[in-house]
Amino acid sequence: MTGNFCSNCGASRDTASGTHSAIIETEEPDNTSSDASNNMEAIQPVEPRTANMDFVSSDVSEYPNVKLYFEYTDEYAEPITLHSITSGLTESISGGAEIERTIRKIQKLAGNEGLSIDIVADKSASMESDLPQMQSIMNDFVMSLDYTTGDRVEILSFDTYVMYMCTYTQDVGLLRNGIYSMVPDGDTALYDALVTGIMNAGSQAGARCVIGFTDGEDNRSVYTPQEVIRLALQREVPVYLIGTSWADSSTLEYICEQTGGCYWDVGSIYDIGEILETIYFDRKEMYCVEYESDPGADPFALRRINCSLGDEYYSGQVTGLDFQATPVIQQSTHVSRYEIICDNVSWTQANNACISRGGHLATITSQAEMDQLVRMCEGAGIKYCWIGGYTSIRNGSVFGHWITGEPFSFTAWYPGEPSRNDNDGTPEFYLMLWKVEDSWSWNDQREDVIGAFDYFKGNIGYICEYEN
Ligand SMILES: [Ca+2]
Repeated sequence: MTGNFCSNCGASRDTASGTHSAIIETEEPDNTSSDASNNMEAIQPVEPRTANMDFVSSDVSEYPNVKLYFEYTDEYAEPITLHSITSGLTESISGGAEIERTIRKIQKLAGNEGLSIDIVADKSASMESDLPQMQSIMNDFVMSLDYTTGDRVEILSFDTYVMYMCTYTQDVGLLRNGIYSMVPDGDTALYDALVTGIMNAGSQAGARCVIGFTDGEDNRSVYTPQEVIRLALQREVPVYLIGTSWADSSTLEYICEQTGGCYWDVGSIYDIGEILETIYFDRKEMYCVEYESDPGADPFALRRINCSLGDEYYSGQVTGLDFQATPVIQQSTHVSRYEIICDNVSWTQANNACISRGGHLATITSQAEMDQLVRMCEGAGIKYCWIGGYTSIRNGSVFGHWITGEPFSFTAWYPGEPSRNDNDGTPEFYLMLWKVEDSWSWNDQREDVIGAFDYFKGNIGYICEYEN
């Protein structure tokens, strides 16, 4: 591959931690020499080598237990595996006294703990010839993950707009449906999609990252690269990006460097599979240090910690690390599967609200589910209700897909719908349940109907669906 960044990535890590700025040729240390066991007199106490220990993210969702995720690497930026682990941790909360804390657990993610991955994929019109290969690579990647230890994936795509192909799940079937519902169309709004991916990844408990792919220069985003970086730092989400063709390499590389991820500039789409594996391996080699904090303190307070981690061969530490955890989405606080909210909002506002509540806009996959949602709308006295799906066009025909990746087999379109465009040419691809002449059906609508038509005001809402 023409990709360079794994070595660059290591170098940037070294620079950031201020220990090594270049790869230095060294002889193997005595502790790995086979001569040592043959000549007892030759054994000398060996000073542990310095390891690079870099903070990645925190998690206070099980407070007072606090989880800290660290990269732990040698001078070549290769991950280290510790054996007889020694550790220590002190914490100061909101500028208070420095107190030694009890460490509950130290473990690598690999084989022990899941990773939440937000995949942000380019499906702009210029992807036409590469998309089938990209879909195959994404499919292979989601098939290869370790769902038994808790890996979870969300797939977002972007062109001129951001689309959910599959909300966070461990179900490979749903992920595959989402991947193969991507159809090339439109321009490139990478930064907007990264913002959504960072928000969603940053709201997951445990370790998380965003992996983005693009073949072009962003020409449609509302958000700027600086806003992407600011959000990623605040939410503690490393951003990994892969660019081909006309991607704006220097900006993408900057985003990755600033957020703790890596950038690859690849000549061929075929290189991407290997890069995805590299990123996954890199994340799963992180260490999680779990300690018990002060149960009386605010979980989201500013904390300063000093932490050491090592064994007889390696010694790493972070000193004066400031961090401030952000809330994760609570999945288990809902009494019923559906919740209706009457509000004058756009589709995106409605879906964001559902996601922040631990759900997503409701999907309708059977007549029974349709009947239930209609009863809720009647009960709430609304005529228009956002639901969690989109329409796309493939080979000249319109098809629908759900944001959850569920099969789009049951349908209830209004006659003449889906239209994909309004009479004035505005794109319509956000699904709405609506009541026309006493009968409920589906229509694809523009994103912000409120701004366009007064008659929606006071008559519109949305239904959130909670899987758990
Ligand atoms: Ca329509």
